[in-house]
Amino acid sequence: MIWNDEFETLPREAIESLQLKRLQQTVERVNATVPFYRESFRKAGITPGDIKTLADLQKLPFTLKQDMRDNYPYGLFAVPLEQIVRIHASSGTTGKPTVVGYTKRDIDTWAELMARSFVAAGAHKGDVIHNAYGYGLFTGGLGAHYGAEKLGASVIPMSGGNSKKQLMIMQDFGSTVLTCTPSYSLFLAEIAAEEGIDIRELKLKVGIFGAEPWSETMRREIEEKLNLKAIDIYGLSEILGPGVGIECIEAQNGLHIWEDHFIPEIINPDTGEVLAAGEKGELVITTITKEGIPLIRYRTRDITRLSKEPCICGRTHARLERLSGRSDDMLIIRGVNVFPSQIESVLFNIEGVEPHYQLIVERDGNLDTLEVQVEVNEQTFSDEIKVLQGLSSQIRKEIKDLLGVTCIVRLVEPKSITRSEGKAKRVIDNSQ
Ligand code: DLL
Repeated sequence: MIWNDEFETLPREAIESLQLKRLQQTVERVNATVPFYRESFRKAGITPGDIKTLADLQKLPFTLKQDMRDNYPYGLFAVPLEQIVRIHASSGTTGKPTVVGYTKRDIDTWAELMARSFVAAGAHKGDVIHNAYGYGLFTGGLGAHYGAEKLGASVIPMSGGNSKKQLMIMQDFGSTVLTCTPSYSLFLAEIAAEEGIDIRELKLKVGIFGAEPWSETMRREIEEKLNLKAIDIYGLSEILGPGVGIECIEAQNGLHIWEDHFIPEIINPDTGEVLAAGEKGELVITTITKEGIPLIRYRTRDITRLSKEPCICGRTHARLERLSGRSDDMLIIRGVNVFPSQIESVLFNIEGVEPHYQLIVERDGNLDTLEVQVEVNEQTFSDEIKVLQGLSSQIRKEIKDLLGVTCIVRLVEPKSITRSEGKAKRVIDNSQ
């Protein structure tokens, strides 16, 4: 099923001519209304009239998260505040949050893209959508909510937390679709087991999980534990919120990015050079329909690759490969680059290990050391020391063989790693 047949299956040439038209309008508009862009185009020696083809996008300067911080809170808005009907902000661990504003039309666009995303994930009118993304400044809750209403489904605005109640509601209200972070879905499965609820017997058929990196092995774990199809959804508040891209249930292979609203590019994060199709690098997104805060060539810091190969679902929009993580979260351990999600995929393939882990980076003299803390199941935990030692050397060896990183493995008691109701904290970096 496709929500918006007209736009989701446009032939590539039609997508590109629409993109060019919308890009030209966006560049004109930000040049006229946002002093930051006027100045950055001037410095780059570019005028809106120079954008004659899609390739000319590469002439435009990037926009960085720092530019949003420097223009805090409303400096990058392209419309007067009277036209802004909603404000969200991304958490960020340090300093001020990044602030985004939506006009009435932006909210409608967002709902449309989330409705498309729900349908791509296999949801439809008549579904009971249990929305456990947080409501608030975070875009997850309200973004999914408006999309679910637009779809015509029955949405339960749970927000995060209060896990026992979540389970009771899912059971009693017959929830068929679960939306939350992948890590929270596993936490819910764990609480269900403690409460004697067989979560596999609930009516859930699809889970729409995103807002944090997760691996293919974690997907299998979730699908098995919750007895549903787990679909990957991507988004970021700067660009929209959830619904920038989503996997289709037919292929579960790459996230369709809605190209009639966004132009994706992949760049080499070190040089800024645009990479050829299929190469892995940093995702850069230009918004071409947003009114409140249009962004030109926004550097997401997210690492992925882009494919324009046709998809079996019939949608023609390009696909992003499952995101490996943010370049900021990439660990460099004694010269080896590694993403937490790569370590995750090793861990979750090992018998006796639970899907809860944390990575601790310490500095030892001039060298960084990595400790992998991972929970083992009750049965393994009560095994003899020898068994546990064998398990930790197996993990150490597999991480070394597959990723080339030497680490210290610490097996910890079941349920000793802090659970998260939103984005999981996977890395504790004490090396700075
Ligand atoms: O996390 C929006 C969202 C809400 C997406 C609900 C999906 C579902 P921010 O808080 O601004 O917005 O965080 C955005 O989260 O740049 C990625 O690094 C990461 N991220 C989001 N989705 C995925 C995903 C929301 N599916 C940042 N896989 C992004 C990997 C993801 N990372």
